[in-house]
Amino acid sequence: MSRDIKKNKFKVKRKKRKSMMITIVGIGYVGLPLACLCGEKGYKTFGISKDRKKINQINNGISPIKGDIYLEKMISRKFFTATSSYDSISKSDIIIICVPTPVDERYNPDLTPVKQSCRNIAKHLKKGQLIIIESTVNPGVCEEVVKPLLEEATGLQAGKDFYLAHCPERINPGDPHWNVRNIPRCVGALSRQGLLKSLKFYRHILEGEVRPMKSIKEAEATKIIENSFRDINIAFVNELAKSFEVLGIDLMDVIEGASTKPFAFMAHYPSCGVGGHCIPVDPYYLIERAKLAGFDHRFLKLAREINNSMPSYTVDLLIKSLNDLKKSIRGTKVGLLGMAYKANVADMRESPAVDIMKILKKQGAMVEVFDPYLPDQSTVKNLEELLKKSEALIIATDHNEFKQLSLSLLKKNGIKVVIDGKNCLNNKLIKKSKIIYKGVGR
Ligand code: SAJ
Repeated sequence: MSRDIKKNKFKVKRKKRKSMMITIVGIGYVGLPLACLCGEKGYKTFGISKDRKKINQINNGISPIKGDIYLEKMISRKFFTATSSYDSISKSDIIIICVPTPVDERYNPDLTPVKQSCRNIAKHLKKGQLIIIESTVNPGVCEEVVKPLLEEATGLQAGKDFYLAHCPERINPGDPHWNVRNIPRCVGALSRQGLLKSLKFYRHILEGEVRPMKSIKEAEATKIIENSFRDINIAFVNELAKSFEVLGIDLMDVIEGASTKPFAFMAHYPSCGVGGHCIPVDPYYLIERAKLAGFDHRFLKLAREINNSMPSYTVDLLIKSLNDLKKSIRGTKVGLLGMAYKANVADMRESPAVDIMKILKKQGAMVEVFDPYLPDQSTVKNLEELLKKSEALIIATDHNEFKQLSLSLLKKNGIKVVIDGKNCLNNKLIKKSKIIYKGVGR
């Protein structure tokens, strides 16, 4: 990599930045913090959304994403303008696509939002503009889908008339330390000029390292392997949870033990399932793209299969525990604690709790749900009401409020079984009582 690419430090004068305009297409978990940061750094910034309610909230300084203090603070300072119009595109120097890249019901990657964004951008694209994709895409999408779509729609040539780059997002919602400002990033581009422009932009707005990649495809692959790495490691401990249950070994204790090794071990934890907008989704991108090239990612697919089996495994733990009490799950009042896919966020995308609820209902259980971050998904007003209406509990999300659940409260409400899908309660204490407690892996 040449010196200017590795070393170039971005020193755009404030005056120049003031005249520079940025449009971010998609202002959700990824686009929202990025738009705030661009505005804070002095760029005239627009954020495009289809959601009018979200647009009004943001323009009034209110965050549409609850539970993220950092984001709420940034949005209250109104660093950018939210809009539904694409008019700002033609006047923008940089356009960043941050729309979702979900999978469909057959786990095939769905690039519809990315393609639709490109079509809308193409109507306003001008020579000299830089387009950056932050949405997670499988290796090859920028060159095989985005580039031809933009070129055909505009008659312009990527790498010459406009620049195309990929800087995969790395947001960890609810993380108190790592945020859009300080998370290191990787950038790849179609052309050297596009790479230089992208590096200069990101090295100006970010505090973390901005690493140039050999090409746009390597940048796409970086993100996919990061999240596939996490998915397979979670699948490893989830499979161990199943085997150690029959071996009578406390997996959580074993993971704590293994974690004393100061090198070459990285703890992951078993749970009722893997949710979120990235980890359970991204591996399918690679599986799908490699299949088209004739390679079968058996290991990645097996890991996905193991993680997707955890919601039903969790309900099976409840069924077995109720059977020990000569009770059937049919007609049992079950309290489901949490619908969000992880602790202290109001996001239930791909949440295992959704699968658990479906399975419980299919088995004939009478289900009550409480999630303090998702009141509209809850069937009761608070935890006390849920406990009153339950004989057995499944904890599907380790919200801080649930970790305070005391043995006395469980006893007072006559709870007979607790299945701890996130291993977040004090199992040693509960196991001393008559309450049947089972964690995932302990
Ligand atoms: N989970 C486990 N066991 C674990 C870790 C997580 O069962 O040991 C489950 C969680 O409960 C959750 C899911 O997996 O349901 C995903 O967990 P996550 O912590 O990865 O949550 P995300 O998807 O919000 O954040 C991830 C980032 N997480 C971390 O690095 C800690 C990261 O993988 C990506 O930067 C980010 O998604 C992204 O945007 O790609």
